[in-house]
Amino acid sequence: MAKSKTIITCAVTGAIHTPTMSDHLPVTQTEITEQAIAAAEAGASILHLHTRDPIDGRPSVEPDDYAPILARVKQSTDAVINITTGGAPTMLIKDRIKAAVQFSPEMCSLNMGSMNFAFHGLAGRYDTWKHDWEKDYILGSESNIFRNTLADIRQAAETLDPLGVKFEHECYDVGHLYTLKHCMDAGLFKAPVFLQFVFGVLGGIGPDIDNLIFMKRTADRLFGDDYRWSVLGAGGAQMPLATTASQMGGNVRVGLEDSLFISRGELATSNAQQVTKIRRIIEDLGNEVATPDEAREMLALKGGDRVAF
Ligand code: KMH
Ligand code: ZN
Repeated sequence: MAKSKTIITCAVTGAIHTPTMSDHLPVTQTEITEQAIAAAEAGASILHLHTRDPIDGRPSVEPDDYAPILARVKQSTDAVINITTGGAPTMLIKDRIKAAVQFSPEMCSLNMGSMNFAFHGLAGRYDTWKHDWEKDYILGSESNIFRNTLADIRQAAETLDPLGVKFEHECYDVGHLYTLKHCMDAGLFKAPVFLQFVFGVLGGIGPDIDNLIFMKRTADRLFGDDYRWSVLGAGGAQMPLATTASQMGGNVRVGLEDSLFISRGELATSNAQQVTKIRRIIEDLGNEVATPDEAREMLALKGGDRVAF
């Protein structure tokens, strides 16, 4: 069987990192748009997008804060747009799905369980902050629960499935794979599902290669060969785990949402820099990177002409 190509997803800004942490983190609509376009030009076939408040860069799920980004990215690239339904860990599903309902993208993320999602440890690295909200937001993650109950998952599935949206199922631990299997048995999702194995979030499974093999073996047992998978390592685990996943036949996710760095201690200057690096590694090791249309075929997406933006 021909080796399948590797899909690179780029997660451009997210909701965990804040403006103080890197001058290169895109926070305005113009910055998010320009970095998303450059990431697609560098080889990302899927762009996982969050948006932010244009005034102070705090996480936002307002459709108005997405609209200018989506229009320009669509005009300038052929990349698959994937809108988060994770929003920020402090937000509820009813608000987190609003933009996806309005814009009907080809893909959305969907978080497969409630969990601790703690990043309060980052606060100690900074003495001063660009904006008032940042420090409390970061410290608050120690006592927050990232809520994704089975009812929340059902609500997202039942609202977005009629729009033909395909999910990037974010699985932060092995139990999330069983939750997905339960939901598939209940008829909420159809094969082939697209799994994003997430490693290194405090509250989820750790970023060890043993864990990657365990997640993959469990997914094989639960879903047979009728699923696609990708790996996201948080922080310093980003490039090593993406490299390993690509060698195991999986797909990869990079981007400043997941790590602000390009190598140990060196901030990435852009999302495109991370895409370029993982693309070079993938190609040097003998694999090919999927184009957006190849990604559409591999993931059975509805097509870029069936979105509402
Ligand atoms: N920030 C990532 C670890 C989402 O947007 O739905 C997970 C994520 C969540 O991308
Ligand atoms: Zn995200």
